[in-house]
Amino acid sequence: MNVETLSALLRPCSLKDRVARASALVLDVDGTLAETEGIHRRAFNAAFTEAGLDWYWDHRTYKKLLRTTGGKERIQAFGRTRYPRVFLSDPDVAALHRLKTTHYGRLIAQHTCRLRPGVAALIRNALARGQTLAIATTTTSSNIDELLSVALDRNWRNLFAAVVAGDDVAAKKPAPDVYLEVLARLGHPANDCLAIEDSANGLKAASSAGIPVLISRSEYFRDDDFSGALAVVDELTELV
Ligand code: XBP
Ligand code: MG
Repeated sequence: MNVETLSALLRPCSLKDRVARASALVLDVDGTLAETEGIHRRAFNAAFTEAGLDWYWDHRTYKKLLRTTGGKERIQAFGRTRYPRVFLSDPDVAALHRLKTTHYGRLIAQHTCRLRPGVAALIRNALARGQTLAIATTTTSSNIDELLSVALDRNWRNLFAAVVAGDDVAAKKPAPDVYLEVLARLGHPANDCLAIEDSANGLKAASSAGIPVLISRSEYFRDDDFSGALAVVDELTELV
C-alpha cells in the first residue's frame, strides 16, 4: 500500500474521531446547515422591488456582497458604493431589511429548503453521544426558526444548548463575538469545541474565539481561503 492510499484511508477516520471527541459542536447556519444564500438573495431582490427600488443582485454581485456579513450591513455597503448620493438612514435600512426578512420566511416555507447531506446524521450522532450542540450565525434570529422548524424539527430549539444570532452581539462575523457568546453560555473551553463553517469569515470568527474549525464547502464560498481550518470537506457526510 502506498503512502497516498494509506493517508486517504486514515484521514476520514481521524476526522470522524475529531468530531466525536469534541465536547460541543458549534454550527453555522447559512451555507453550512442548508444552502440558503440563494434564497437570501431572492428575498433581498423581492424587498427591493416591493420598496420601489430598481436594485437587483445577480449571483455574481451577491457573491461579492457576501464579503459583508449581515443583511442590513450588506444593504448599507451596496447603497454606499453604487449610489453614493443616495442617503440610506439606519431606519430606512432596517425597514428594507424587515421586508427582506418577511420575503425570506415566505420563500423558505414555499421551497421547504432541505438540510445539506450529512447534517441530520451529524446532529443525531452528536446527541446520541451526549455532545452539546450550539448555533453561531450571522443571520436574523427568526430566519433560523423559519429554516429549522421546517428542515429539522418543529422543536429544534430543544436540541441546542445555545443559539446566538447576529443581532445578539455587538459585531458580526468575522468578529469572534457570536462564538465568544456561545462559549460564555456553554461554559466549555474553546479548544474542546469544534466549529463547523462554510466561509472564510466564519473561519476567522471561530478561530479568533479559539475554536478549531472544520469547513464544509458551500455554493458561494467554495473558493475562499480556508488556511487555518482543521480540514475542508465537500459534504458533512464525510464526517459522520
Ligand atoms: C450569513 C450571512 C447572513 C445572511 C443574511 O453568514 O451573512 O447575513 O446572508 O442574513 P454566516 P440577514 O453563514 O457566516 O453566519 O439578512 O438576516 O442578516
Ligand atoms: Mg455560513
